[in-house]
Amino acid sequence: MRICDRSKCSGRRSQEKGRREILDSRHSVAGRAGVSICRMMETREMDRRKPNCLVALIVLLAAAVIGADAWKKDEFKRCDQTIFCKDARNRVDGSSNWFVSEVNVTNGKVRARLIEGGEGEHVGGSLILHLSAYEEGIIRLKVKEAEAKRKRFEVPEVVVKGLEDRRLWIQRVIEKDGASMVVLAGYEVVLLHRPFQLYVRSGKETLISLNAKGLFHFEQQREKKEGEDWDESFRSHTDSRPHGPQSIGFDVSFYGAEYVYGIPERATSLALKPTKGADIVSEPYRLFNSDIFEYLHDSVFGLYGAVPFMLSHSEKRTTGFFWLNAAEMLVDVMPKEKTETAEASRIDTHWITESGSFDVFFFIGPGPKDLIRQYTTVTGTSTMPQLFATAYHQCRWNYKDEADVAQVDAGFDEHDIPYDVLWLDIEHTDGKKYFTWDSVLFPNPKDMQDKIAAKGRKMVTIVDPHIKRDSNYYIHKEAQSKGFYIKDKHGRDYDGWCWPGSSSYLDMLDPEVRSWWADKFAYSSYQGSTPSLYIWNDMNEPSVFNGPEATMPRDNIHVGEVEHRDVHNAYGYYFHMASSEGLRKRADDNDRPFVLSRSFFAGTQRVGAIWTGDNTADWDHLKVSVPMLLTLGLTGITFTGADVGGFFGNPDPELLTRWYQLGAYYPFYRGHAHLDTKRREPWLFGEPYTSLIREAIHTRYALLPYFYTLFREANLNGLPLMRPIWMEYPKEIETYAMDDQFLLGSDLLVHGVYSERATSEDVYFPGSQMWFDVRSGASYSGGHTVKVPVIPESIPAYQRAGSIIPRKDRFRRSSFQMENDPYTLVVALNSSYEAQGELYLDDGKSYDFEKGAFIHRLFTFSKGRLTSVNLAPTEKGTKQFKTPCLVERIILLGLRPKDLSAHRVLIESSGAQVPAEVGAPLLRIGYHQANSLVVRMPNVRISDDWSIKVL
Ligand code: NBV
Repeated sequence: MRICDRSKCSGRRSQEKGRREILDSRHSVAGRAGVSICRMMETREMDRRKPNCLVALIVLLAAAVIGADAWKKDEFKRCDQTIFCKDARNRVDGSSNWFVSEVNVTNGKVRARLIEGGEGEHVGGSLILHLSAYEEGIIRLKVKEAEAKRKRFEVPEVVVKGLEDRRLWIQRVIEKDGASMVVLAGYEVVLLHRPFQLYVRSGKETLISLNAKGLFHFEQQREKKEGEDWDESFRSHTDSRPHGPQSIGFDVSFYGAEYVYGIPERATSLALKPTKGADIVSEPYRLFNSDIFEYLHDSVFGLYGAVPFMLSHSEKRTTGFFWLNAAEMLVDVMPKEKTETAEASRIDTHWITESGSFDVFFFIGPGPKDLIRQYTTVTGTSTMPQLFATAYHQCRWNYKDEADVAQVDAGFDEHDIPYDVLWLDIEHTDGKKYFTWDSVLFPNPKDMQDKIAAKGRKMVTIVDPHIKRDSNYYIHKEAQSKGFYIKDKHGRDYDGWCWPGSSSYLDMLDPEVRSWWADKFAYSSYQGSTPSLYIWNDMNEPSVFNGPEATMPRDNIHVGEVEHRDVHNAYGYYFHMASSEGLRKRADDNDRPFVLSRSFFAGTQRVGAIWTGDNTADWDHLKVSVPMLLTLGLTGITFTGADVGGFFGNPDPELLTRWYQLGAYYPFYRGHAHLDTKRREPWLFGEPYTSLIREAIHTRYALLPYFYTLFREANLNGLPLMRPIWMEYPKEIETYAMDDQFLLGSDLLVHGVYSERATSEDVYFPGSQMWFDVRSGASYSGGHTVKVPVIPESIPAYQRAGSIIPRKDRFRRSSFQMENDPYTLVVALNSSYEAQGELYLDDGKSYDFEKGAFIHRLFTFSKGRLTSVNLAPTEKGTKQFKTPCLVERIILLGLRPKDLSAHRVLIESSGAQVPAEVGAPLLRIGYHQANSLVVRMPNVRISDDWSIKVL
């Protein structure tokens, strides 16, 4: 029985509008609390507290001024509302007054002293600088107070453990013309003494600099002066700032740069627009993890996660800069300075942080892929997902009960649509106590999961970081008694308001707490969980409904007396890490974890997947998903997706279909929807939409072998799956700001359809080779923009001439059921009638691949012959992976007319002959590549060496 009806909760206005009003961020405390209470009232457990609900709603409605606007930016600080940011932004070029002295080499690093003030007139204490260099063009600069009142926070668990093994031993510095110079392989680092400036140069070319504009500013910690007030208030919250001002700021210039990219997360263009300069009135880019309700599709404001890493790119070079600091950070980007010489043309940026360490890295490229390799050498490459996680996921807030779950599951089968994972949102719990089940709605969670698992499918439950302060809740009782919660400024367990009402937050900075949390995922601890259950971490910014800027106070205290202000941007990452560790532990390290997180930081790629949070069901949000995911990929985090269909609002069937078609190429592919939206399982809109969505999902399943191979590439080299065009074609200037199309790996070019009833899209075909439409086989030559016709059945997608893409074209209910299915190899020939491609596969599940249990093949088409050779090292390790899979079909595109005739081809390895036909319909889903040749049933093993003489 539902006591607190939602329509009443929202005053009988439409539910969607009502929720917006309730969650109107101007009234978020009352609003969110009201929703939370209302939600709780919807569970039977709370029925008897009906009067409380009514009281809460009256309070809520009284507090809420009606207004259906979305995000209220007033609830989040502008730069001029924070002393450190305002001061830094007002600083003028050249205002920095630091100089370098006492340069020497100690322990393979350059050590120097930084002193503020002119000759003989020192201001305050001094700073110590350490400069080190690593293999492959990585430079690290650390600056610390010589005598710190309090140790500045250094963000742990981000820099990979092995980095120090790659450190180069600096032998000496050359002193010349008031500068110290370190010469490294192919480049040098110049430390100018007066004023302190750092330049990285390669020959005569300057690549990147720090403090060339003179904005370096380091607020040294100090005693409070008599009568001084360090408190800082914002709306109803006061930050006591017990350690006073401690901000750091400086400029970084990227020389010769055309554009800069990176510093997620925000919904905006891939190439970062200038935020400061003549005629530009904008906030700086903000990195402060926030739960922004109904975010806008084009805004500089920071969303749920942060990676303080920026790249610049030009024809000549890609360079990068990373600041390992998890405090609030603001970055201004200035318009490109154009001058006569290329060397002088540059993009200046200004970086400001409230607190934390000065620990920065410079990366010198030269190419975009080198740059990503350098960055991921420092922060790690992407974890290898299980195969199921790369397939389609079905989610909604909420699948109501076990019967609902069974119906949705059956619906996919009835409509012949594959899916791999069914998700449960917060309503599956007993009163938002994570690791529990609502005993009426989900009385038999194990049976439910087993039934789903019998088809090779999985489930995911949500586990948020706010812990209900309920003395009967085992997680709370233990956490409280062990002292595992983050403390408020008075040393008490911090008590904030979130979905369960009064909540505390685990101190995930503490390794002991993380380990304890990880144990909570053990099957014996998480009652009702089974090996087919995986995890979703939401609200981990952390989101606190009644906290300042919807998060926790900055003067809250973590382990080691670390203030929350220092850890803030990494909190979600540590929570994600602990959950992921839990899934590893529960399976004795034999089942790769899958944990999706909303919040992230540098290094998240080592832990799990990310999605872009609460987007909206409109065309603009569909479009901005591409730059958002491309940016994440550039900053190392590649296992990413956006809610297909849009979280808020109701997509019309055309938008939903276009979203499924684009999402099929997202690395993480999940449909999701808000509680108050209409149901939108793929078959609910009737024809033609059911068929169109089926085809989109089928496309994803067919491409799973290609996706999995790309995930392995990301795992080995850090390269993102979704790539801006310039990553593969670094010299094509016209692509530098392009973010409505992208490359999936190097071989597929994808362009979304971002408007209603579109009949054409302008697609730019990069490179000098051809591109083949994956549906029709039609070819387009590189180096042009073409207005291509758009059809309802698919979005524009093209295979690169010169590539071989492995597919599995038989459609099953889930990826698991495709395990032993045969492969199709799509060979797209270039003008030399050659092509190459790779396939990586393993058991899709365990860590045996790390012990050598994998297959890695290289396919080459040359001189009319297709060959397969082993790419895996011969000495692979102690385990092996075997598969009975065959190749059932080879499709050749781009042949000469004379080759386009039916004939027989020779399997040279066995002596057998099989037919080759011209242009038959190739796939169940209707791909018809008329100008192709199809070799049927060559039946060679995918794991063997073989050669087939086709022409
Ligand atoms: O857990 C409920 C939702 C979830 O469905 C969504 O994906 C998250 O981004 N969650 C946010 C909290 C409520 C948002 C209004």
